[in-house]
Amino acid sequence: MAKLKLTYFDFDGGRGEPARLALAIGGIAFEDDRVGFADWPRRKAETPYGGVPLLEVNGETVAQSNGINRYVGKLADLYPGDAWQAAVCDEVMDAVEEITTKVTATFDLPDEQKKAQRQALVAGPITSYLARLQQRLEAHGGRYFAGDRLSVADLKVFVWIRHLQSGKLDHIPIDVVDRVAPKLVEHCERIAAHPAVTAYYAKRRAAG
Ligand SMILES: N[C@@H](CCC(=O)N[C@@H](CS)C(=O)NCC(=O)O)C(=O)O
Repeated sequence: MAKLKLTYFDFDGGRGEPARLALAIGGIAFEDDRVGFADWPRRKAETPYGGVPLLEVNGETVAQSNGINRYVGKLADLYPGDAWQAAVCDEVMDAVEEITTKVTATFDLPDEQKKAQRQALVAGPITSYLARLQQRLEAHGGRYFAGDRLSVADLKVFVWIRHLQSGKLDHIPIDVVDRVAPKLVEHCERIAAHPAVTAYYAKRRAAG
């Protein structure tokens, strides 16, 4: 078995979390390299594009979250083998990546600007991505985004929805998902209730 190291920031979310979850669900051993924010400037210089997550496999490094999700999804049997379903899975992950990029672009803004931009995101792109993702979920049977079974697309949406609901994003109302996309709330609850996901977060809580 390949030796894996996944590098990402030390919190339970963000672009690195779907891959951590996929590896945990698949029961695949990996080194969970969590970068402290104080250490980040030094570590950043060592990354291929200045960002994380990174996945190291037998000493070779690959960047870009969705590529990493596909790779670990294949290892964990959480990426469709069928080419069409794989495209459906990719579509959803790329859609979440698009809206994530719009939200993260507001992180370092001064508060007034952040407020204005986030309110505009809620009125526009956040609402439309939520509504469209809900439509895509329903078009594919309503339970999972691709192939009628759990995939890394579900994990990527799960992590994004939990972030929106977390209250950690100032000026983004925590009930936006309930109001716009109740089926995504149900989907999020379904993923959270997966025994391996429940076990993963119980272990994280126990670790403090
Ligand atoms: N397109 C990249 C984006 C990577 C990215 O921007 N990651 C963020 C964390 S989610 C990061 O490293 N931020 C710190 C920085 O840019 O200095 C991917 O999908 O992996």
